[in-house]
Amino acid sequence: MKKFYVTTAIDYVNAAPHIGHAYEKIAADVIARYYRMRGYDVFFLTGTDEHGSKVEKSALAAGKTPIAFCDEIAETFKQSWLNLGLSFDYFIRTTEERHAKVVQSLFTKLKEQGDIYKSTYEGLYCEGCEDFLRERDLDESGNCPNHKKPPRKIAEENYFFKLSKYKPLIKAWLEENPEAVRPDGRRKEVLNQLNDPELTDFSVSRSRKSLNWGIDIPGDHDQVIYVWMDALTNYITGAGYLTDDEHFQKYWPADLHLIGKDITKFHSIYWIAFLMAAGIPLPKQIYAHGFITVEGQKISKSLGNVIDPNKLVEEFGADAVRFFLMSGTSFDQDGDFSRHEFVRKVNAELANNLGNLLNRTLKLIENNLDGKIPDAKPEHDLREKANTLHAVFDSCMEKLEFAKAVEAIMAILDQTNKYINDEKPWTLFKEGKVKEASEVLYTSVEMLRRVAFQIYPFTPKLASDIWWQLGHDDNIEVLGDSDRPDGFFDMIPVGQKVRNTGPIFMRLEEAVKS
Ligand code: ME8
Ligand code: MG
Repeated sequence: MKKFYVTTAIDYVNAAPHIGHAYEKIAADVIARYYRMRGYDVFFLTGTDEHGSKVEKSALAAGKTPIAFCDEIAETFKQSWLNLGLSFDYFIRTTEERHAKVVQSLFTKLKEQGDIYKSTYEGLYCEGCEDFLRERDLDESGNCPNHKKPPRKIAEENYFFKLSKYKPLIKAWLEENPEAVRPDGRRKEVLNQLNDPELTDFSVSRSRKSLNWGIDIPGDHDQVIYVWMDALTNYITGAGYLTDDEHFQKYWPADLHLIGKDITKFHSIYWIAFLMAAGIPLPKQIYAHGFITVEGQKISKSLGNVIDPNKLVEEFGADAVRFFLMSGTSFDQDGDFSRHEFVRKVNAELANNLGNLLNRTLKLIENNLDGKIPDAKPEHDLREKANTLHAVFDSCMEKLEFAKAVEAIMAILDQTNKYINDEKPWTLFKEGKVKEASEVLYTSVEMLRRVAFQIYPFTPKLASDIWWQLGHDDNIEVLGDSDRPDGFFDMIPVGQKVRNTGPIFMRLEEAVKS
């Protein structure tokens, strides 16, 4: 069976999740569900990044021990993802014991072969980035351009990783594999960074004098392992490296590391270098998505515009949130969440375009055909168009062009709505043209069956409800069984009784309920 291993970035637990974090995790879930449906054996990993100075400070500020603090916030993340209907196979925490063992073994291996050596680090460190900065990276006020805070000057004896040795190899890898880092603009950005002579060996440890909350370096209790080396390694720990060889062999290398654009360097340079040094096969693709703003502004605690995804789910349901975030903007670009646009789009596309079509089709079948799927075939042209749009849909999904994939679904719905309006089955019934009316309705349910299948990765609950109203007794998810990977092209059984239990999707109200 074909496999697909998809990962997300693991979130820092210094604060609760916001919709920017949710955005990435939903995208990973859409991918996981899509590939499962196509008959792949999918492994979907997500989790939390729990070490480092940022987390240590937040715990201190909350008056908690780091681990008690992490336990609490990690649980909030996990619960939020369950509320959004995410079907992750494993939720990894970097404070897991088995993870420390993997990180330590990687560190030791690289040290023994001379890729990690001791030296003195003197320079600037931004805690927000958990990254070392150079003078020329700073803005006019001497601040980190991302976090608007001055970096800290540190002078420590640290362990360094010999990135210089791997730079040419990473460059060759990027040149030979044009799909390895996407979108292509990000790949070019990484190639430019690799050409920068100042990108060189970097520190992979911190002195315990400045940071206590991290993984111990074997044989040197004065140092902890740099949080990025720790965090990146989660992708192999989660797959079973050193603990479950069979699982690791089956799923590694990852097919897709899904990350935000701000952490491209860590994945496309540092992670690849560590893997090369360790002799572990490289991931097939790193995809860096854009950022979500809220009402046009960067999400930030100080602006007070942090949206809790759980609140949105409570108010509007997981499907609406998932659908809007995935279809609102192109995945490689930055996108915006505004309450007005959210309500408008979801109502127009899910409540009207999809919901009304299903509702009126089932009503007509119920009132005129005893609620049974008529003995007819779908109208030729519409079926051909749907087949063509399905090919477009698949190619968009493979390229992570979610908004375009949803557009293809909406195009099928638009055409079916137009077709019904033109053919007027209600008039045909009145004129006694049952055969003609039946063909129209059969065509409509067949298009809806196909749409249920395509929209499933985005709105799993809604898709199952459509499936059920169309009269199916099995779960829509079984379509993905490996013996039925082409379920899309099946037909709806004649005589099947539909279940017209009312609107499938309730219109959203923009005003906050008081
Ligand atoms: O960077 N829109 O964690 P993190 C879209 N622990 N994506 C966003 C976003 C926004 N407004 N804000 C954040 C880290 N993200 C590390 C990752 S991986 C081995 C370690 C994305 O909590 C961000 O780009 O700062 C990243 O992919 C993820 O959320 C976690 O961010
Ligand atoms: Mg961040």
